[in-house]
This record gives sequence, structure tokens and C-alpha cells, in this order.
Amino acid sequence: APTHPLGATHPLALAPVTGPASSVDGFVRQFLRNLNYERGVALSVSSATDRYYAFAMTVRDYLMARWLEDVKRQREAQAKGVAYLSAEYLLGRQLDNNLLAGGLTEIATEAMAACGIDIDDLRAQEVEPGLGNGGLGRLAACFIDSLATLGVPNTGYGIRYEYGIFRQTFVGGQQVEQPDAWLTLGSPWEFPHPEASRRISFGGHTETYDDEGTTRTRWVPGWYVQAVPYNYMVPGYLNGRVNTLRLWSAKATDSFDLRVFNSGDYEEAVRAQTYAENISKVLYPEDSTPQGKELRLQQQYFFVAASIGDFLEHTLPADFDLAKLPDRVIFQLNDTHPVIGVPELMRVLVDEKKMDWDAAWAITQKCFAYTCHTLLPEALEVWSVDLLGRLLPRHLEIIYRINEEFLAAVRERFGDDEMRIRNMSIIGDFPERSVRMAFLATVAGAKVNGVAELHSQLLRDKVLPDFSEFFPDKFTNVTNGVTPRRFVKLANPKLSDLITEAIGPGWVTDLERLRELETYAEDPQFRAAFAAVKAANKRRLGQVLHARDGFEVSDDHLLDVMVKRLHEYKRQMLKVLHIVTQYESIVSGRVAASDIQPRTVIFGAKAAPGYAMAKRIIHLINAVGSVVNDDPRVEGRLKVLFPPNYNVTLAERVIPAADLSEQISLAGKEASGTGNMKFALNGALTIGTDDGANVEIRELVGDENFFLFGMSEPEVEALWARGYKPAEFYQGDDNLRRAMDLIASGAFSGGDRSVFEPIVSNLLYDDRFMVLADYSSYIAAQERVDAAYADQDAWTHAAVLNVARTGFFSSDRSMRDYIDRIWHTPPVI
Ligand code: GPU
Repeated sequence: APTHPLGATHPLALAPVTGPASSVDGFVRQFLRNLNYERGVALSVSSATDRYYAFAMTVRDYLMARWLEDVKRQREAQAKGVAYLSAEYLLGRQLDNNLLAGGLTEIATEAMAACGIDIDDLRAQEVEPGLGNGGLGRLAACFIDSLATLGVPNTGYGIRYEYGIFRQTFVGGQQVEQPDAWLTLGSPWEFPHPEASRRISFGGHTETYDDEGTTRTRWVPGWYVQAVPYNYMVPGYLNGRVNTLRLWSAKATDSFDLRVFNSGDYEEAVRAQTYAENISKVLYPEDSTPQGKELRLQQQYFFVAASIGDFLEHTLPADFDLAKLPDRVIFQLNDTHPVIGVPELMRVLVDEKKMDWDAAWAITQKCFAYTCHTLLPEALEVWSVDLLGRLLPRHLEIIYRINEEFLAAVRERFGDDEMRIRNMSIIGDFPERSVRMAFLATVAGAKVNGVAELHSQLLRDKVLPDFSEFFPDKFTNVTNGVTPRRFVKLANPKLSDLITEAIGPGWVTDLERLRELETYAEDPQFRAAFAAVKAANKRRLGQVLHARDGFEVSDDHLLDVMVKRLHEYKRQMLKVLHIVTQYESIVSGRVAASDIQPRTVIFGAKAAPGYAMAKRIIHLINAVGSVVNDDPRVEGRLKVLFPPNYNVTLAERVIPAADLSEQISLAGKEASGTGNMKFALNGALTIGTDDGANVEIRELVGDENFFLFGMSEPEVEALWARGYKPAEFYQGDDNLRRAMDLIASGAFSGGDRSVFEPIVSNLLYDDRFMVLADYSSYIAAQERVDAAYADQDAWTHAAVLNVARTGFFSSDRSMRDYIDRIWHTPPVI
């Protein structure tokens, strides 16, 4: 053993060096040390960026000893852990979350005050890492927060996109996208580990060879990319635990330019480098609508191969018996994006570890589980056989063999039912030969889950009926959840204080305890305090929107909020038709402006850049907003605000201020929704259809505290079966006709009838999401909203009950459900 005082047996090397002292003074010293010695500047000349950076590094320093300890503990425990594979993590800002988790908020605030620094100025410096599109990516971020809080071993694996979700601006009311250069000033939260880089292969061909009498296959790749890991701390809430998020960045390998693109030409070599590094350049901005682009498949394989390789070689001990792999890891597939990991694990086990196929397949089937997040047929990923074979020839062969054996088993069970065989084949034939990734995930996964009760039921009965018949025990549900740390404690400190005053602080990690608020709902004093919190949150939002967009938010308006990706199935158009209906009734003189309940409608939504109809709807919302807001006949009693670039940071301000949460998708289309949960937990009432998790929200809060409207999923099916003719609804409803005609007349486009004509005619003659069919029911529900809001105290009563009864939607509970039903990964104490 080394005897040098700094050798491996030195006491300091055995346990991590402890962090800075837990005091204001300790914080100040460490902050100044980081500012001087890491940033290389003195306080007196430091920039805002320097101070933010040094501050963040100080927070890191406090968490560091716990992180090192946890990595060590997990290695020693050899316990089973969750490798969460997700192409997206929509993290939001890290600073406040890490302060909160570390219990550092108070000393940090005081320390900065002692240095003459306003901690809010530091907060404002952080660019949020927008490495996700919407619900799916934000769910992943909530899940890793909860796993750390529960003390369950977990590594989140994903991609370190150099550009996250685009920045949205409006020019003439139309969406314009700008690149999200979130790394321009660097990120203090990431720890690059180039020494742990992995070489990832692509292209080439396969060949067989004789291995001492056994015929084996090997992949002879055509080109390579280096995957460089960046680690991020994922601290549990006040529990001293820190898990890891490991995101991969693509870098050219030395051999890349030499072996593949070498033409002896310097410029060509640099171009080749760019080609490799493109892989982690940018997040694809399509939400729920994959485009089948080659670069996206490259991204998927890149991060999944790096992650599986990393787990096998970096996390497991060198002498690990791979037959026991299912006792050590579950690879959770966040939708189909990482499903290429299935043939990758098979390739590693069979080709590299020389395991026989059946043994490898038995292991693989226990190591993966698949979460489906959609019901939209166009969202189910498929890869053309052509493309997959070119990029990953060995994986295609493996997929074919998995399919052959699977279809043989189907035949054995059901006979030569060719129709069934064709419907269940992992390889589809139409419109081109392609691999159906959801089928592959279902065949390979130990479990398949949907994300809300209704969704899981429709997944079993409508999307994968043959599979649920074949594998009845595979299918399960885990209803989504959201982290109460970020979305209540941090986003809504006033409500959090009020709750804690009433029932103590335990609710933050045991959200069902919000039930104890039910009795407080009956207390007029508590209701008054609750209403005051809501009012203060509205003022705070008003300040934020004033500063960022110049908007005014009136205190006495009902705040009606619809924030989510722009998608026809989510039906932002229904909300537009409600606004136009109210507006039209005022300007036509049928209703006096003074008789309407004052409302401010806030929209937040990004449209995929290639989704023309979604972009046109954004244009329409802005156009309606500018006409309605400026029309004196409205007397300022109806306002439409559409702040651009809705993101996690803005969500944290908007949600706590909302009175009404719009969750108005066509029944059977929204898998779950998670915004709906955040609003209810912050005391907004929902107006919603019987869709996704709305169903469970309504069951919990009670019909009288929820504004239900619209067709149920079976009613939707029945209407399609009868033959849906949207024009009949238009003809049959005067209000609807007037609203549609007003849009068609050019009233919101300076008289130009062509601008919004495609929206109107789409609704009249196609209307895939039955906006017109649900219109009258929606308007009637909005009238109930107005009437209910007139009694402020009764409204507040319902709002308190929404908070009290929605503790079920904590992502801690979701994680417990995954652990019980799918993962079997107890906490490591
Ligand atoms: N979702 Br598929 C996404 O955000 N992106 C996707 O590509 C797919 C699904 C959403 C669902 O639309 C939403 O209903 C759900 O709450 C969320 O995933 C998390 O499960």
C-alpha cells in the first residue's frame, strides 16, 4: 500500500474532503474563493456572469461531498438501479432547485447580502437548459428529482444538445425561431469527463467468421464518433443524496477524418469533424411527430450505445457475471426514442461477450421496460429498413431475428392467422418497409406502461390489442406525476408557507398529506389567506410579464391559462373560438361589455417549425389578441396575452397565478398531461375533457370542483362511426357560425380573408379533432366558470380542495409505482 502521506491510504483519500462550513461565513469564503481562484476575478470588478458562476460553484461545493459519497455507496451496495434512457430532459433552471435540495437557501441569501449582491440578480443570469420539447422531457426531469429524493440508485442518460428547444419570438404575430445557444457562457452545473469517452460505431457491414468451431457475426463499422460524458448533480430534497444525470456530447474521433473522409484535404477533414459533431448539435423540435430523419436515428443510437456501454463497463465491476444483469439494472425506455438499445444490448451480449442467442435474449427481456406516451398513430416511431440497415446493419439483422422468433411464437399460439401476423410484425410493409419501434419495445420489454389510467386502457385495447392479448401480464399503468419541490415549493413560496403553517413541512416529500388541508377549506380565515396568495402571485406574474413583454395584468380579472405545445389535438382553437365568441357578442351589441366577467387569457405555446397549421394558429391567437385588446368596445374586460418563448422558467411564474387551467384536448388524444397536475396543485380549477389524467384529477377533486365538458372517448368513437360532418355543427349553432364567420371575414387580418382561411376550412371540412363538435359544450362550461367565479369565496373553497386532493400527482408516487410494478429497485439506505 502507498505510504506517501497523500497516497491512497491517507485518511483524506479514504473519505471525501468535506465541503465548506455550513454557515454564512463559510458560504462567503467559498464564494470569494471561487470568484478569485476559479473565475480569476476580484469581487469589485466581477461581471454578473462571474458572480453567478462563482455562486453556482459554491452551491456545487456544498453538494459535492454528498455526491461523491453516493457514487461510492451505490458502487459498494451493488444494488439494482434504474438507468433511465431519455432523449429529452427539460430541466429548467438549476440554481434554486439545488439551493433548496441542499438546504442552502437561507445562508446563501444572507451570504450574498453580506457581499452586497442581490441573489435575484444571480438567479436571472441562468439560462435554462431546454433539452426537451414539452411534457415528455419535463416528466424525465421530475422523475430523476423524485428518485434522488427517494434514495433510489439512478443514472439519467441522455444527450447534451448544444442547442436546446428553439427560442420563440413573434414577428407580426408569427412565430420566428432562433437557436437556443444555452452554452455560450458555459454551464457551472456540468462536469465533463473526456477520459470516460466512448467510441460509438456507425455504418459499414457485417461478416461471419469461425470462432473455434462456432460461427459468429461481427460488425465492421464504417465510421466512428466519440461520446463524451458530462455529469450533472441530481440532489434529493434535504436527504443528503445526489444522483447523476449523464449527458453525452459528440466529438470527432481522430480516426474519423483519417479513415472515412480522408482525401488528404484539410478542409474536407474539418468538414468531416463537423459531420460527427452534428450528432449532439440540436434537439429535434417536433413534439409527438417524429420525421424519420437520419440524424435523429444517429442521435438515438449514439446516446443509447454510449449509455449501455457505460453502464456495463463503468458501473459494473470488471468481473461481473452478465447472467445477473437483470438483478443490477433496469433500462427504462422513455418512449420509443431509445428502443435501438434493445438490439444494441443483444449485439454486445452475443457478438462481443459471445453469449448464445437464447441466453442473451432472456437477459435482454428482463433488462428493459417501455413507457408509451402517446395515442396518436403519427407519433409512433418507425424507421425505414433502408435507413436502419445503412446506419446500423448489425442491429437490423438482430431485429429481423427477434421478429422471426416472435412471429413463430405467435403462429404457435394462434395458427397461421396471416392477418394477425402482419398486424403484429415488428417489420411493417406500408408505405415502405420499416421497423415499428413500439412493437420492438413491447416484444422486448419486461413491462409496457401507459401514463394515465385512460391512456393505459386505450393502449391495451386500441393501440396494441394483439400484443396485450399475447402478453396479458406485460401491460400496466403508471399515472404521471410532477415534482412538488419545483412546482409548488419553489414556484409558489407563498402557498408553500401557508400550507406549512397549516399542516407542517412534511407535505413536500409526502404530498398525500395535503389532504389535511380539506378541513382548512372550511375555515374562512384560511380561505382569505389562500385568496391573498393567489392575488400576490397574479401581481408577481404581472411584474414578470411587464418586464419581459410590456404586458399589463389586471388584478380583478379571472386568469385563464392555456400553456402547452401547440398541437391541433390539444385544441387551442377551441379556446380561440371561445374568445372570438365573447368578442363577437360584445361588438355586435348582443351583450354589454359591462356584463361579462373580466378575463385575461394567457397562452404559451411553441409550434414545431415545420408544422404549418400550428404556426397559423399561433398567428391567429396573436391577431385575435391585438384586435380584442385594442377594441374600446371591449372596455378592457377581455384580454389575450401570448408571451413568446414559454418555457419552464415562465411556467413557474404563470402556473401559481392561474385561476383556470385549460385542458381541452379531444378525449382519447392526450396521453396524460402533466401541466394539468401542476395547475391543480397550485389551486387553479380545471376546465377539461374526460381525457388523460384529467379523468383522475376530476375523480379526486370531485365533479363540483372541476368544469367537465365535451364528448367522452366512447362518444368520440361513436360520432366517427356515425360519420362526423363538422359543417352541420357550424350550421346548427348561431354562436359558432358567427365566430367562424368573423375569423373568415378577415376581421383579424386587416380584411385579408386568405390569411386564416385554411384554419376555418380545415375546421369546416376536416376537423380531425372535433373542435366544432365540442364547441357548444365548451361554451356552456365557460358560462359555468363565469358564474362560479362571481362567488369568489366559493371559488376559493374549490381551489383549496383542488390542492388538498391532488397530492396523488406527486412524481414521488409515480416513482413508487414504477418501483413496485416494474423496476423492483428499493432505496439504498
Ligand atoms: N409527450 Br410521444 C410529449 O411531450 N412528447 C412526445 O413526443 C410524446 C408524448 C407527452 C404527452 O403528449 C403527454 O400527454 C404526457 O403527459 C407526457 O408526454 C408525459 O407522459
